[in-house]
Amino acid sequence: MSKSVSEFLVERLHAWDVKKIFGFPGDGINGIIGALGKATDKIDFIQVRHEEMAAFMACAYAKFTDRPGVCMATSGPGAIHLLNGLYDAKMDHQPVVAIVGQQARAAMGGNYQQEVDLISLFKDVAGEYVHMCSEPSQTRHLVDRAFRIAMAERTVTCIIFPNDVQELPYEPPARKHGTVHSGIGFSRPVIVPREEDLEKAAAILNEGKKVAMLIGAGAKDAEKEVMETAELLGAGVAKALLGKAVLADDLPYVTGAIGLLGTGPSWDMMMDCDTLLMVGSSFPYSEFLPPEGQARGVQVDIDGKMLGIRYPMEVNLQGDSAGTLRALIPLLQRKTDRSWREKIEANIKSWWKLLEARMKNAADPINPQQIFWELSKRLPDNCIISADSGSTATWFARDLRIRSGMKATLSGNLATMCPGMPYTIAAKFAYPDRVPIGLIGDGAMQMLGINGLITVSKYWRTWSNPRFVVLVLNNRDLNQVTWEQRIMAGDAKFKGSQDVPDFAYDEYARMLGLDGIRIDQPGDVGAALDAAMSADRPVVINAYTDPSVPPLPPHVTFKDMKNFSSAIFQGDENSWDMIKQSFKEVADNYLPHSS
Ligand SMILES: Cc1ncc(C[n+]2csc(CCOP(=O)(O)OP(=O)(O)O)c2C)c(N)n1
Ligand SMILES: [Mg+2]
Repeated sequence: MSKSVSEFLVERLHAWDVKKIFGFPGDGINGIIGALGKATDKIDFIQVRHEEMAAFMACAYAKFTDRPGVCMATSGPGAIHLLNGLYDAKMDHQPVVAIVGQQARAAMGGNYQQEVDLISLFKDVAGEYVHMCSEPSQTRHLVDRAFRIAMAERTVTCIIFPNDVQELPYEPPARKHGTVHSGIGFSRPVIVPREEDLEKAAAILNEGKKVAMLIGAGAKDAEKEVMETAELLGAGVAKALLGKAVLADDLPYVTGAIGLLGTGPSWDMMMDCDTLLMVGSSFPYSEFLPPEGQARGVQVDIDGKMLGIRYPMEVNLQGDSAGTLRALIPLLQRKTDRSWREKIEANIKSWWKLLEARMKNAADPINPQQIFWELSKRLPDNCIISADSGSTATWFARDLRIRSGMKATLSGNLATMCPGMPYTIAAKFAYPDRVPIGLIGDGAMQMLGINGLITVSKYWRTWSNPRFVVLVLNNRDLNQVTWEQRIMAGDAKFKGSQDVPDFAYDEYARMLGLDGIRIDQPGDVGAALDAAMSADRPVVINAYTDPSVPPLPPHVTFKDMKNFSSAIFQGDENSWDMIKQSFKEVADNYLPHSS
């Protein structure tokens, strides 16, 4: 008996080494779901609670495994639900293939139920490749091209299957004019710039006396090369948010995060350097880079489109990070004057002291920085950390001390709420033996997170290692935005838009058969984290944190900070005016709106 289009599609996905599909059914994809149901030995279909989570999971799967993530949804509403997660993948340059259904061909153009113009809908997010299968023999090349383009361009592609086509017998393309004969397979090349360009770059780096490096997610396979380059150049290394796990925070020359969520040492280094070497990063906020003219610049990026847009670089090298740095290293001279490096290292040391002092500030009831500080000490080897957008991203960026071998990410360029839970789940499916840790605000928990826990409760018993930790910062506030409103607009908190209802995340977890721990005393933090890391099932920590702890911009002095925070914590009657004024003054230097 001949195969159906759906059966062939599943076979072809298997040939592309697809192991997991994150999705949700509907009558627009009944044919495909039926074929997947018969191929459970080849591909796992992971059922989500909302298609947006399927797209986030596919994005995270790609981020963590370097393999394309695949998500699936029905026609119309299901397809629409995918969008936010697909944009997250597109903007963070992840290969994701979306497979969606459509109404039967005969109904299209008939204002039919659930008929949405899907090609137009996906034209922006999957602009590199979005096509509909209107005839069975297209199936092969639609799949092949969707995967190869997603990987080659590191982007989102989409293929659309009308429900009647899914049930038709599959026909391979005939040998005649007007047919397409595609094959499978993609292997990423090592791309290294020309020797003469490498020499120009090396000359600039060798002449510099104060070299600053900035690395991003694009440097993730280049840990050793980045270390060797930094060592030779006597440079400090700042990390863009998505590059958090590229380099361990315990290296003495890692200045940590950069930007509004960044550190003082990153700021100081950028303001004082004479040379900037940027590797695999599209960090967008140029005001945190040296002022134009202060430094000579060299940039390395695999994507030619991303070169020379954040700082006017003297040499732009298109190439992959590890290969390019490996080719550059023999051309670099080790700097004999180490005073720049020593200054950076001293600055980093005192910065960590400052963070320690900040996390020790009493708060009502728990200072969120204390939790991240305590968490750093308890991170299991090889854990996989996902943060949500919100104040969690600030504490993740600044306070968490990543070690080599761990993975960590968030929604970098889209900075959308809600990836925290689906990323954490996808991490577990990608690496069942490792411990995924989700750092999620209460606002994001209530948007998608608590639904994600139902997915966890559905699957956790199938995981070889059940450890799975969700840390909810229950500040009963959309805190990051509350502070942005204070700092940027000078507005007091508008309770109507900012308050988040309290919710017993721990009790809810227990109701689902998971473990739940409530903490509302600073003294409880360590024990709760210990319990979560060694539990025999997934754990949700419901941490009552203080929304009044400000996610300060990077370069407030210790003295300012102490006065400032103690006034807040003591309920100084002028605290609001003080907060507003101090923040305005501090933030004005950096915020994009400042002149
Ligand atoms: C989908 C989406 N909606 C709104 C925002 C704007 N936003 C960014 S952070 C944030 C607050 C998040 O609140 P919560 O999850 O409670 O984290 P907190 O900042 O309180 O720690 C909001 C509303 C966004 N980035 N994405
Ligand atoms: Mg919150």
